[in-house]
Amino acid sequence: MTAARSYTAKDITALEGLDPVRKRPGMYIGGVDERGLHHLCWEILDNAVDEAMNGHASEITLTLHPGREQITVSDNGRGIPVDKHPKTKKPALEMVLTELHAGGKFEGQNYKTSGGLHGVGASVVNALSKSLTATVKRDGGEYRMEFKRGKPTTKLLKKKGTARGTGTTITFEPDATIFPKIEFDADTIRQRLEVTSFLHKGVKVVFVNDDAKTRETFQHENGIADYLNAVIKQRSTRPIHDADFALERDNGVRMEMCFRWTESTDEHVRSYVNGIPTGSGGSHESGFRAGLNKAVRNFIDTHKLTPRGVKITPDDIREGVVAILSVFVPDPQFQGQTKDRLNNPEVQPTIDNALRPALEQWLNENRSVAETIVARIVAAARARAASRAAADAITRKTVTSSNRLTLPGKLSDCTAPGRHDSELFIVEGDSAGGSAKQGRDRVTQAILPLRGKVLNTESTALTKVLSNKELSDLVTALGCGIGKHFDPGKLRYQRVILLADADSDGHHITTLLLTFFFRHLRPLIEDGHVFIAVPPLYRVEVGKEKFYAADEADRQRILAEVNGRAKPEITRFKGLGEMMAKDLWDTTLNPATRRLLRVEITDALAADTVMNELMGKDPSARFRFIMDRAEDAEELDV
Ligand code: 0RA
Repeated sequence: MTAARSYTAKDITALEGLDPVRKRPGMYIGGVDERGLHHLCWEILDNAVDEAMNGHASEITLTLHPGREQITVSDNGRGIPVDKHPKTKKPALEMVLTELHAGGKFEGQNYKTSGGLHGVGASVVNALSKSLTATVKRDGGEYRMEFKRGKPTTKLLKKKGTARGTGTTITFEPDATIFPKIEFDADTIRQRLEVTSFLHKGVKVVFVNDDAKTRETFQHENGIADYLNAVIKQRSTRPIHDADFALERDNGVRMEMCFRWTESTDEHVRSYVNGIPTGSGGSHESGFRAGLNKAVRNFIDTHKLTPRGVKITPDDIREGVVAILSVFVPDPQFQGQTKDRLNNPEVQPTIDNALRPALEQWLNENRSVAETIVARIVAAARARAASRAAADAITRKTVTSSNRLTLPGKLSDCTAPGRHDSELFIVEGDSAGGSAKQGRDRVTQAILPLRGKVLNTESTALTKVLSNKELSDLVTALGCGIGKHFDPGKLRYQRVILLADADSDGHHITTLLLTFFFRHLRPLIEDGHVFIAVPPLYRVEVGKEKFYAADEADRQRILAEVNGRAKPEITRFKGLGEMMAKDLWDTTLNPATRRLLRVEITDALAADTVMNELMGKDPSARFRFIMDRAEDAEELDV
């Protein structure tokens, strides 16, 4: 077999039809929620990317059609073959789109861009689409074939005359009988396309958003090096040295990585496997960390650079590192709830073994850069020792807090002995705290009023965070410690509920608190303990009946409903403090009648970016963020 061997229909091995896909879509695309819906898009996109990755296409265009229900992906690659398969007598194009796993291309040899959940190909998308049209330009002709729910509705049609160029264009509309909500998200798509253009240097990726009438082109000759610069800029941190470390290798696993140390106090790795983001890391990230740690440690030890009394940990070594890691694995195995963690053990040593010597050599050849980096690592080790002392002080207080004396004085604790069903309301301001204290169920509901200013904790070291009285009180009340000392088993409440006024100050404080939870107590969010209370804006009294309205629209709706009855009396709550304890109980505290939003991190990376963008610079944007978050949060029937 030679590389130049041309591909024909006989290379396609047919497996089975598409019925199983429609019966159990979740098995093929993970689910039929928003994520599953976008999965269709990635699936089609990945095929085009494959074509580009193998050097056959230079341009990919994704079009989001008005109404956001339809997508077109087109590439200038070789075009999906259209010749007839000798056995089935069906055009290859039809087989690719109607048979599961059809396509020689999808079986080893070449890397498939996708794997795990991905890699099931265009036929899955076809099966789950109300309609799909494939157009192919190849061998001087243009061909078209149409499908509905995976079944051909036309033969392979050849357009009259000749066509210039080659390529594949696929337009599809997901099937509303499969997906409860069909609305592609332009930001999600845009982000994916941009990353694609970084990971595949030189490829021109165009996003035509016909819904918003915009058009964007992404193309990066320097690939992930450009990506690294963009991420550093976006995280509003500064690199501590100039040129980044970069490594490109192919020893069974094709890998490409680059990184730099920055002033940031955390480590930020964006990793990808066959172009798919691996937000939960896995073997490739472990190999990366191991190689990085060993190389730097070896350099430090060889040159005896550790000051007396300082102990350097792997975390110190990697503090401030911003990295892009992209690997291509022939048969990737993904695991984890969101299938975004690589589980191919053999990948770890491959990366470790490539990175370690290369990085050590780089450090030795760039001595002044290396010294700057080591100085930063030593500083991190010292800061960690200081922050541990600060965190210890608080955790010690917390651990011994079975006697209530050590709890913050302003906490009105609940009387229930255990965490089961107990709630902590974090309330803005003293007067609101007062009504909440009166209105609550004192057995299960604790109130912690925040009086002082809550620190903006985006890019703030733990030591400083804990010197903020409001936040250290909060940590003490929660009981679960923080940072390295975090212990979810010690959490004193089942639910932590942020209760703030429905005005801009309220939004601000909620955002600051969420930032704090996100940066320093993220597992509380991940484990579903954090909620936002939604206090009403209006009370509408009609005769003996009382209604509460969450917003203006709600008020209008209620007024329309009671129209014709007794004259409605409307009260606008200016703040929680003005609300009667009884009103507060009925609307916001009483588990039977209140509205609560659970805070979720749907996509850790997106949340991270949003936090950075919003908390980093523009304060006005913060309000929008919290509004968006509230919309995203799942509404609970508590
Ligand atoms: C199978 C074989 C060949 C190309 C493709 C599939 C192909 C698939 C897609 C999906 C989107 N764009 C695509 N472009 C090409 C090889 C054909 C040959 O050897 O000429």
